[in-house]
Amino acid sequence: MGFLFSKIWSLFNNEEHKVIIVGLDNAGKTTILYQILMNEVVHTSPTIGSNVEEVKWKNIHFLMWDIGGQESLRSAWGTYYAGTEFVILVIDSTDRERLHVSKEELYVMLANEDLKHAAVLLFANKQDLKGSMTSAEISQQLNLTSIKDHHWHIQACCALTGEGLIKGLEWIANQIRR
Ligand SMILES: Nc1nc2c(ncn2[C@@H]2O[C@H](COP(=O)(O)OP(=O)(O)OP(=O)(O)O)[C@@H](O)[C@H]2O)c(=O)[nH]1
Ligand SMILES: [Mg+2]
Repeated sequence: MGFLFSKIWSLFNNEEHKVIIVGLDNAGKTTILYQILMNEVVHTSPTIGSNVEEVKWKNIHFLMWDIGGQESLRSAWGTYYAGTEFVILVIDSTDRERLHVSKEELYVMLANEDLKHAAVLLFANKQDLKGSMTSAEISQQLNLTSIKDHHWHIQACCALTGEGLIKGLEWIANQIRR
C-alpha cells in the first residue's frame, strides 16, 4: 500500500528540482541550457550573473540556473548552492590547459556544506571538435573515481547538435527515481 501510494504520489507531484549549471567561461553552459529548453543553438555572449529557466522533461520539473563562469564570477557560485539537488559541471573538452582549474573548482564545490547531498553530472562538451579529450580521459584527469561522498556521472556531449544531453538528463532522472 505504501509503495503504491508513493508511486501515485510521484505521478502527480510537481516538485521542482533545482539544478545549477557551472563550469569555466566558454565551456558551453548557456548553449546547453537553451539546447535542452528549445532544441536549438542560440547565439550566446558571456553570461554575467545567471540565466534561469524552468525545464519540464518526462514529467519532471527542473529549475535550471546557468551561472557565469568567468574567473571574477566564480566566487559568487556559492550564492546559488542552497537547495541544489544537481550540479551540472560543463567542461570544454578541448581546453586541456584549464582542466586543472575545473578540477580545483570541482573539489571546492564538493566540500561545500550546501552541496552535501547534491549529485554531480559532468558534461564533457564540444566532442565535435578535433582533438577533444574523451570522457574517460577527463574522468581520469579529474580523478573522479576518488569521489565517494557524492553520486556522479560523466557524459560526453555536443551542445551544438544536442548529442549526449538527453543521456545526461536520463541519469539525473534515474537519481530522482532512486
Ligand atoms: N564546437 C562547439 N562549440 C560549442 C559547443 N558548445 C558551446 N559551443 C560554443 O562555445 C562558445 C561558448 O558557449 P557558451 O554557452 O556561451 O559558454 P558558457 O559556458 O555559457 O560561458 P560563460 O557564460 O562565459 O560562463 C559559443 O561560441 C558556443 O557556440 C559544442 O559542443 N561544440
Ligand atoms: Mg553562459
